[in-house]
Amino acid sequence: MRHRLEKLQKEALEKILSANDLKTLAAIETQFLSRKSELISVLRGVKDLPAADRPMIGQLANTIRGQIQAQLNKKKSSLESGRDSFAVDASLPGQEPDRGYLHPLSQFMRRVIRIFHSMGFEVVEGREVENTEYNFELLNIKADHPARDLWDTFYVEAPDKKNTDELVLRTHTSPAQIRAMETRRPPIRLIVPGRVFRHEATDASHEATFYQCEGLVIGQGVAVSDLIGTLKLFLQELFGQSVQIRLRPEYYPFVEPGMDVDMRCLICKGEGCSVCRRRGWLEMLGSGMVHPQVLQNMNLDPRRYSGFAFGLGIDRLMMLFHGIDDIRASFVNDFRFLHQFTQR
Ligand code: FA5
Repeated sequence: MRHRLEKLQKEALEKILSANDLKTLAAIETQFLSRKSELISVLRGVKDLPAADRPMIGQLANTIRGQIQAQLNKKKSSLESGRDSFAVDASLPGQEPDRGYLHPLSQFMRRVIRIFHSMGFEVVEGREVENTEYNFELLNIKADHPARDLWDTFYVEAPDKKNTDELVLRTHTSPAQIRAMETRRPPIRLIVPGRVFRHEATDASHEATFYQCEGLVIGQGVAVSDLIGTLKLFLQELFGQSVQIRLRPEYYPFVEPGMDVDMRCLICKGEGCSVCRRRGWLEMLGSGMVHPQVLQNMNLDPRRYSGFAFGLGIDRLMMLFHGIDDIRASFVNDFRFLHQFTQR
């Protein structure tokens, strides 16, 4: 009997919900609440039920009758007033709302920051729109220096529309090294996470906007071995396993010597794929010992102080970390991709 009543209840409420006019609503009322309706016959027959069942069945049938009547009245008034605001049925099970979460790149950047923080690095913010002086000159990249070609630069029109070549979307996080040293003295150990921009064609491992994390350590007696040890420790902490890296001499005007660090491609396990351009290795970061001229630009005496710097490619590290085979996946807002990273 209980089962039958619940079935009637469900049927009646569904019909009321989908009714679009008063005529249909009247028919529903007749079907479920008229003297001859099944529900009312049940109520009338309660007295004939076994004594043990009477209270429960009587109460249930009465509740259902009240509920159907209430919903009919509500729907009737909304149809009469011309706006059907009946769509919410509080008795139906709820739907979990689609809650927001951090973009996978933000989550990954936080992971990187946590590791450096635990290694004693201060976290500093840089500027996305930079002066060419900081983006280039103070980093030892003069106006006519061929190294400017290394970074395909977006120039930004200054608000007063004069000096249009003065502002750029920073091409790397390195200018923040100089800015940070304007207000600090050694010993220092800092990172600058942030977004950078380059006017370049995209492919599986290149984007026109991506994220870097700059690192800068300056003190007395800081050596190349400190740089290598720091980077190895960081990568080990990040990947939780010993990863294979290789160092390649590389030219950056603001370091001497300079080197790139490649990591064995974890997508293809070194066999060669589109991400590593069939090389089995993927360039993860540029680094080196801070150039004496740059130390001077920071008002530091190169005979007294030395330091190292590095610029991590965050997007590429994330690709190897999660096994993502195309850097562009981060920027197309495809929920099938984003929903795989729902950690909040
Ligand atoms: C630089 O940007 C230097 N500022 C790094 C540096 C800092 C060197 C401090 C020495 C001392 P590079 O252009 O190689 O260097 O970029 C650094 C890293 O960013 C690369 O190793 C790579 O992981 C990543 N990267 C570079 N270009 C792209 C791109 N188009 N898309 C995605 N990641 C990129």
